[in-house]
Amino acid sequence: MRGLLHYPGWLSSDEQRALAEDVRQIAVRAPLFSPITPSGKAMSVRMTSAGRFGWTADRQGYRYAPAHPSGLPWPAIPESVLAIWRAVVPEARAPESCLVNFYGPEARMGLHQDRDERDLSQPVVSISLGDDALFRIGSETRGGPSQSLWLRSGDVLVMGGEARLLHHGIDRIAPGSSMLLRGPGRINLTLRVVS
Ligand code: MD3
Ligand code: FE
Repeated sequence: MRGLLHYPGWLSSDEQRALAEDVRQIAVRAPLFSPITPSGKAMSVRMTSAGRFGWTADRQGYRYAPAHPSGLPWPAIPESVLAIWRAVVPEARAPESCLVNFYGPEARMGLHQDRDERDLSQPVVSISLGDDALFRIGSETRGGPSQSLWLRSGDVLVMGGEARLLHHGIDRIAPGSSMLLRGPGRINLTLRVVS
């Protein structure tokens, strides 16, 4: 698995619509929530998950958990999503977590590293739906140089190898730039091997 791979327009409009419906079904059984970070502030991004592990945060810290805050297990990762993973990273282990991030017009995600997974040799796959997002990718050390990239509905991003520990975040979305969802907003699906 090499570095950062961007596949603009990987998904057709029909595939994007089907995927958005699959995500709605996840959110019916595992409602979106705003994680509280260890600093005590609610994140502006609302989240839920599918798969064996979901990502949660509270005063205690960030972690993968086997159940939604409601206590119910996370829904299964939809077959439509698993098919994308197999197509872009055929050599990887099966994903154990599908994080669903929902960005309203004002939501953002600060620069951070993804390092809570046990096996960092496994790639991360991200799928964008809805409004365009200004994605920023930096370096392994905090404060290094960074590059910006617009992620659009139907784009797929693969991070592996040397890109796996790069700082990254979402500076802002462009509300109303896509007609896919029922209103402004962006959905990002992040697929990971966790254990
Ligand atoms: C680069 N989500 O949930 S996905 C996250 O669009 C997260 O919601 C963003 O960062 C979003 O942790 C970005 C793209 C992404 C995901 C994982 C990465 C980029 C990455 C891991 C390493 C380097
Ligand atoms: Fe991340």
